[in-house]
Amino acid sequence: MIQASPKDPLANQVIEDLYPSRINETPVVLPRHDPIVYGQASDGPLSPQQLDEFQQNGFLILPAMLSPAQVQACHAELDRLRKNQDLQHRPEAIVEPEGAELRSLFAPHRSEISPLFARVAADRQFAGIAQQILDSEVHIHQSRVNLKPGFAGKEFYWHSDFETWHVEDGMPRMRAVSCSILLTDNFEFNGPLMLVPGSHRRYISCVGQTPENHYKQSLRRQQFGVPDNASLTEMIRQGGIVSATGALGTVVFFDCNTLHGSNGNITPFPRSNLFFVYNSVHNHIVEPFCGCTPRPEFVASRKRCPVLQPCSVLEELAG
Ligand code: 6CS
Ligand code: FE
Repeated sequence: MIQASPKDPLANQVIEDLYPSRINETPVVLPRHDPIVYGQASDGPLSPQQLDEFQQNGFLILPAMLSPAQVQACHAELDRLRKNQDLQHRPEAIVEPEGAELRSLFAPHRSEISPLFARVAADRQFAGIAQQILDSEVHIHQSRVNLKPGFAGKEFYWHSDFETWHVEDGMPRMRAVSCSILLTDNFEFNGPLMLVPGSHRRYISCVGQTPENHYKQSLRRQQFGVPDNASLTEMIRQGGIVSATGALGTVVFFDCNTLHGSNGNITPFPRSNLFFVYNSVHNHIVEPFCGCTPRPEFVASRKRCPVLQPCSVLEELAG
């Protein structure tokens, strides 16, 4: 039982841990206690068919949401950030596990990191879909660019984001959605996001105990909070694997609990995707359920969670 910290909307409530993980010696597959799609077709841009697809599969691939010129403007911003020497030494810059190549840049939605990405995150095309799926106002729980550079981009092993965000960040319920914007072409061979359809409907309670400051290792290569082979095999036997390939400008929305991962990139073609994680304002994170020290603000918004006011940014970008 976790006592919500006073600053959270759930203050003074005892929060039951409905999704315990990393506490048993053997893995357990638990039911999902939360809705998948909270809103209706009338609440936003997704059609009834698209909402059904998200409900069934736990993700939705939307081709050509951004024009090549709009992607180019975003890619130019990424190049500016990559060349910023000050950023390279900040904790938000995560390097690959076996080298010095930039693996991820966290918190690009913070205006002190990128005024442009801060506005893109609030664009009604993305925030509007998140509000519709979550049926509430939203804030950004986390944002990052996973660069997966050519030849050096290593894998992201299979996982449920929610398992980490629940255990290590204190996210109470499954009421968050990720939006991945393809800034480069995601081919079948340069490490596209792979998703397991239907895996979002059950929760794999993992084994192991969370090390203190786990993020310092897990953001480079995650070894705790990852599903066991038997549970993975069963989920994939039932749902298969879908590679979210697509041209730059494609956008993938996926549920916080959908199992996903991606292979390493041994091709010359970078696979750079920009991720915004939208959390319902009714799902503000509380104390971590693992009992560890809360992760830093650049990985999980705890103190700085401004409610997004959807705006039209992309129209202003070229194209
Ligand atoms: O720990 C996290 O929050 C990060 N780790 C992974 C593998 N996906 C979600 C997020 O980027
Ligand atoms: Fe992930």
